[in-house]
Amino acid sequence: MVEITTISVVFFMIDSFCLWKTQFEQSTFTMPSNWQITGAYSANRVYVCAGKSIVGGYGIVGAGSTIQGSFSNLPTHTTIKVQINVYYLQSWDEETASINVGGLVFYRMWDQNWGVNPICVTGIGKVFLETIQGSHSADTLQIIIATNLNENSYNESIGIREVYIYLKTPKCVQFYSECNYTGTMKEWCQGSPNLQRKNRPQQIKSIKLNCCGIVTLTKKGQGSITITENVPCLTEFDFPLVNNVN
Ligand SMILES: [Ca+2]
Repeated sequence: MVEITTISVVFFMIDSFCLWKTQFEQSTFTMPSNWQITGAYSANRVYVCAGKSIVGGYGIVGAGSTIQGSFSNLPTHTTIKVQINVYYLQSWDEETASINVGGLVFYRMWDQNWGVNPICVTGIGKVFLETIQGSHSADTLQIIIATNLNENSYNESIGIREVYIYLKTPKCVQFYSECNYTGTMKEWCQGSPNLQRKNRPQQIKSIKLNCCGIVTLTKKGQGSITITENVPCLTEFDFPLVNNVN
């Protein structure tokens, strides 16, 4: 009997970044545990602005308040890009917001006279999709949004929704012969795949994708499985042990 197994790998990258995580995309949401507000003006953490939840905002985040998000277990990466829709609500008067993404700091000065729109029940505001990008390699990330507002959150406030975290990661997939990324490792990288017979995995028990790949394992007559996240121990696919002659 001849067993035929195929491995396919596809990398999905946008502008060389991969989208690692999104938060606050739903119309309405509750505050997740990885975000906190300090100096809040209310026990509420989410304000509903024109039918959409935002973190912070009117009656919650004003002078002296900060919004903080924490992330861990980021895959190996060299560069980060974070995009956040930031709501500058009500009577900002040449005041500045700072968005600190793992030490990369973006500033925007804003004034209500520079062009606000009626966006929430409480009146006026402006939404900007802010982009913060730069070198970053730590496996943890903190996002801190602060302001130098000088009035309470009923007069001037800030809120956020739609947080996108993009990473530049190695475009490589590692196949390991044993669980928990141990044993013999074979690596396939985009652009320079080494498909020589000796570089084919002989047995696959764990796979590291580094966030941006899709691996499909197909065994003739027995279907296929698709993998989009790191797999520490592959049990559902019986990858045949083969002897590589070269
Ligand atoms: Ca002010």
